[in-house]
Amino acid sequence: MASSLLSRQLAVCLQHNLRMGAPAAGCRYVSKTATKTMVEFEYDAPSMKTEVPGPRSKELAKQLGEIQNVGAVHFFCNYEESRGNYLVDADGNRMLDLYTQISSIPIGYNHPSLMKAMANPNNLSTFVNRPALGILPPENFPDKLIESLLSVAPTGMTRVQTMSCGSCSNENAFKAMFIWYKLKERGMRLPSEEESTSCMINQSPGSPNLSILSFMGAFHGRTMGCLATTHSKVIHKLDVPSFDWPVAPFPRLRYPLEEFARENAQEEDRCLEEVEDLIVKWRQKGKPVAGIVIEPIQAEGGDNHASPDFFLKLRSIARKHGCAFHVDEVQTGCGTTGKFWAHEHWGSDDPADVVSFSKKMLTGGYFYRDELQADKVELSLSHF
Ligand code: PSZ
Repeated sequence: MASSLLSRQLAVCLQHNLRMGAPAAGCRYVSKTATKTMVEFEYDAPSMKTEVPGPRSKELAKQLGEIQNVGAVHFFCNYEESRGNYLVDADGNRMLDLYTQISSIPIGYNHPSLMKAMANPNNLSTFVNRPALGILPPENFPDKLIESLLSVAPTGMTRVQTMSCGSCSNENAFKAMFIWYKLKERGMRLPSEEESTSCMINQSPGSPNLSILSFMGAFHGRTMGCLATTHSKVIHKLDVPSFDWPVAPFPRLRYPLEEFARENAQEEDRCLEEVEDLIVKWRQKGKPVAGIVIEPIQAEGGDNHASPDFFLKLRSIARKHGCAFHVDEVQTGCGTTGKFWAHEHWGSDDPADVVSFSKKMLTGGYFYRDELQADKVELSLSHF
């Protein structure tokens, strides 16, 4: 049904375009500056045919339930027929999508420019050949990074490490912060024999008792390290062993902000004091905080905001105690808040040591400052 509607609409657009040299209503060009070829059309309203989930979605849920856990499946989608802000489901229902795959769709479904980029033969070779980028990067890799990711690098960050998903970006950023912390302590000294043997059986001193401080309500991913910094829902964490890492309260602001300026400032101060207390306590416990991780807006945890002043003070606390400051922009990055990165609203020229991204960036990774380069050159040279 929907597909015949689509092809009819497309045919109308094309005919109109041929006759008039301009798009019909509901049609659009790739962009105002792009070559004027009609490539797509848009839906302009929702269209519901069944209840949701409809019979086809229910049937598919049963089928998939034989293969994997379907507890979280809402309904099945027809991505080929989804366009722009409209998501079409397996029963032909067309819905205005305000959810965008948990904020992972940057410019709508099947955007012609993205379709074109994905179909570009120069890009196809990367998908087909799945290079082990760390050891055998393609010839054009430095240029590609400079013209794409580094062109939007946060202030003060000249380096980027690519990853796939948000969790693996954060997970590896945590490792970079731990390694940075130990390199600061160890200086140029090579790891001792004891460090080298103990790390192989997960024992200290080679596997040091370091920690990452995170915030109540945070979501940083579901892998083991990230999960230890995720505190949004019990279901994510229950029954999974975790690290004894400090968890600070995230400010609970009252609205409207103008009416509660004093209370909110006090609330933010309370949280910052708690952060410092925790850093001191965990140092005393022998598990020093190597890094602090925070979202500029807690997303999965319930759209919780804090003021730029809070984040700037937190950044200075991190610096004062020798902890790296990691801003997780997996959900807030890539334009969602009106700036490319949400932390740009803080107005700082030194906002963070690490900024991780994924979702709407359609890839993953983290930007970082030079000092965080986790090179173990000495190790590889001495064949450890
Ligand atoms: O249920 C889930 O697995 C969810 S609910 C929300 C997310 C995942 N968000 C992903 C996310 C994020 O919002 C932030 C701020 N940091 C890290 C992640 C993890 O990204 P992925 O899911 O790509 O590993």
